[in-house]
Amino acid sequence: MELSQLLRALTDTDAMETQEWLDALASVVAQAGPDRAAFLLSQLQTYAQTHGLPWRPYRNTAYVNTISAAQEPAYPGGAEAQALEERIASITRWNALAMVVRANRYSGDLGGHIASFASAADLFEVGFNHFFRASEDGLSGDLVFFQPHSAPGIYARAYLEGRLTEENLTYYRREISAARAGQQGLSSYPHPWLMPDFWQFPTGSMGLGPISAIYQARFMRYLEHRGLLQTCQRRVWGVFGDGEMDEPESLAALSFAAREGLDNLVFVINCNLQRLDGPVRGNGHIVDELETLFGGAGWNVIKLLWGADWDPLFAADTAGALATALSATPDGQLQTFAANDGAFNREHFFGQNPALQLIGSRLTDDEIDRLRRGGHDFRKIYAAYHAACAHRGRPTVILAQTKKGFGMGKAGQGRMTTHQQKKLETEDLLAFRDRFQLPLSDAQVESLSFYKPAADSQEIQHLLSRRQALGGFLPQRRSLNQKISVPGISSFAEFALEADGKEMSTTMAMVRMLGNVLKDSTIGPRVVPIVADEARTFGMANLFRQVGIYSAQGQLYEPEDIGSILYYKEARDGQILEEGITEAGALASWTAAATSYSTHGFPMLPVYIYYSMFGFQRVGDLIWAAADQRARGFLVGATSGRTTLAGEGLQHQDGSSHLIAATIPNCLAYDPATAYELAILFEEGARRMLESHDDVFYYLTVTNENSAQPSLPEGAREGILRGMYRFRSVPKGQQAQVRILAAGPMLREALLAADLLSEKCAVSAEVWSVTSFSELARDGQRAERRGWLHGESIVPWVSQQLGPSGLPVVAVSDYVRAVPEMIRAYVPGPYQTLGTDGFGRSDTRVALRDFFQVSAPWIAYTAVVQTLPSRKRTAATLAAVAEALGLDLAQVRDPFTT
Ligand SMILES: Cc1ncc(C[n+]2csc(CCOP(=O)(O)OP(=O)(O)O)c2C)c(N)n1
Repeated sequence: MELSQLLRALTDTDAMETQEWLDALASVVAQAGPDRAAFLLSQLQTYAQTHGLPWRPYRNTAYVNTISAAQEPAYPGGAEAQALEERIASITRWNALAMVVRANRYSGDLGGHIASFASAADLFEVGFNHFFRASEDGLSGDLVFFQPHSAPGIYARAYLEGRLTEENLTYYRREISAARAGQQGLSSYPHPWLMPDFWQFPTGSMGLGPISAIYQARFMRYLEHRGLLQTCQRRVWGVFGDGEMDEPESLAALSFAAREGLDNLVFVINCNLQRLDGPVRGNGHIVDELETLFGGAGWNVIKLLWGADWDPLFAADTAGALATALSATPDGQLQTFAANDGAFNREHFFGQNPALQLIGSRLTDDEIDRLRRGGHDFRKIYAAYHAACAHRGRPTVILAQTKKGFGMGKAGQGRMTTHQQKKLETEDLLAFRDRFQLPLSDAQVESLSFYKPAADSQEIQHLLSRRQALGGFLPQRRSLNQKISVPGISSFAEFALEADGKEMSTTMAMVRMLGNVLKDSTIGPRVVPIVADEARTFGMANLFRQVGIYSAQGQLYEPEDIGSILYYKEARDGQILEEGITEAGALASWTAAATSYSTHGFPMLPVYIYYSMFGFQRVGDLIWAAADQRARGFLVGATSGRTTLAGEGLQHQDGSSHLIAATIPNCLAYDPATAYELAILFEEGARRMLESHDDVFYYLTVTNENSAQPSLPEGAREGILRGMYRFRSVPKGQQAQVRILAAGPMLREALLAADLLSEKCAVSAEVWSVTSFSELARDGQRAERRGWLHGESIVPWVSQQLGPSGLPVVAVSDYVRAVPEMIRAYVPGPYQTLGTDGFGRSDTRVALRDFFQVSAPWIAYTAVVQTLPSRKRTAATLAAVAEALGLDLAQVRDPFTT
């Protein structure tokens, strides 16, 4: 009996019937073609469903490769090139390992990872030799998102390429010591902030890489469709871990990528079946789960599970015993098989049933031990990448099965603890050398010598010629600091500078300015307005028609409001990115545009306007990553301020974003009170980012509170930019007794408070507009440090402005008190802060400001108390002051318990 017949007999209850059906299908394919066969299968499915047979096609295909051996293209350069590249991968594996182990010999605190790259090395090597395209200018190649824990391997390859030196490798994870020794250290993970010529995309925080890669691919399309830049030859590659796919952000934009038809996007998921603590899906199959998720979202899914040495086994197994057993083996068990040798696998895998025993009997233990998974087989990896690049209309995901810690032997391969393994015994190092046939002596192994073949060796020559053919080295980060002229402020913000008492909210001012800037022929096309389904809230509907909403498909329907002049216009060259209800997506989009000066050498100016509460708090980590990436653009937190956004309540009212923004070094955060302040900040920001090419971005909060807008007072500009300026002095002839510093919408309350103070308490108060407590605090800290460290006496802007009078100061913002507290050290004189700590409430502005004690009467009350010497602050006096101002002290609640 033929082996295939024997196998079928062992697993099928009616093999003859099965064969008849299969023969019938085969003859339809042969006679009438595959379309007819597919038609018949759909008919069968419909019949089954309409006749009570609860059957649907499986969401998963069998646990085998998508691309059959027969479909594999030849390996470029043939077996010789393949062998050479496998050697390069071995060398890179060693150097990566040596780098991590050395760092930890130097100091056990340094950390690092070996097992992730050990599993991904082959996936990267094939990419580097055949697919990841670069460009000479570094600005028009493919964009590659590297799995963060594989960074040592990427450094190790750059070392072979001659881009990094042995010193660099020695300073892996020792960036500070390296700089002190005049060297460039190597960051733990990809960080453009720290290695601005090397890394493009920060991926260290899991989940941000996948969503960012998707929006990068879409942004390339946007540039192309708007006629700004040709990007259609370029691709985005994302190499990520299977564990990382559990992050909500990893999966959040999958259907978006398919809907946008991003066939310029390839994800390679390194399915080593393990994450940090243990198996990704011990009791299931992560590959199956991802196949369902990606496939269901509309991606082209390629499973790359088994290496070529499995091919004859599958070919012989026509009854499917092998595929059945593999599908039934949970990942936790596959990990155990990876961690054990051939004899173990023979007994525990092939020993499961007679059919498998039969297959196993044709292999020696050693051959079983060396059976490779798909992600370690160069030819199969090449076939998968090749198919991904050829696929049209949809993004592709390659689910590449590998072994975590591949080649680390007993010390790490498939071990539960392998993720954090960073120390290896000499015996394990020697075994690793032997496993990968590295020409290193025992002494070299023991001392963890790096290995680099001679410049004229085949390996180095091949590697260099491949990179040359693909356009240059990767990763590399460049910036094309092309100057984009920002128009004069009066051309877009005359209305704000000369507002002359006109009623307007700062949101309205922002949108009007944006509309004007969009009309400017130089900067206009570079502006990328971004919204997450709140454009109407912010009064931006007029922009729909003015510049259109970007849609790769144009507009395939007649919009309901077509008759209106502001109709909902979608267009292929539309300029607005209307992202829908995904702040994470909108932020990823913003980052793509904000780093376009570098990734594409084509500066853009993204302006993302959103509900301020759903920014730093909700997607703060994406903003942190954008900062690492040296993003340049505007984040505009609208409907901001805990008491200014009335009615919306606890989850909407933002009282903290300025506190978080202050923690991001290159984020300049401002809380402007007036339209002219906003205009000046916007102009300055645009200039710094587009003309001076400063690696900063701006966070501006705007509100929906209408108020009479004053015109720009003379001499205020510097103070606006530095963080504060005197807005109202006391009347001539009077002496100020107290000063009120107020930010954003609180400026109006402060002005009213000053009026109350003079009318009801005979206290004269100056009012200062604070545009940025965080910028004032930074300025103060800088001055302070110059003093400590260099004996210089630089007076911080706050102290300079307030002078030595020592008058009491009250500061108020619509944010938590920690925001104005940032400048306490630089305020000469008594300082009392007010803020909106605690949970928000739904109510009117008046009620909210009273509740949080930031209303005009409360500011006035606080100011009066500040003017009283402490001995006079008795309960009776305080009650009298409150009464004069119409306040009830008994009503006041503790913000932290109510
Ligand atoms: C947001 C976030 N959470 C947690 C971590 C810590 N962490 C680093 S690697 C890792 C496991 C990664 O597993 P996987 O994605 O499967 O990659 P592998 O190393 O197995 O290839 C974890 C939990 C992180 N870097 N980012």
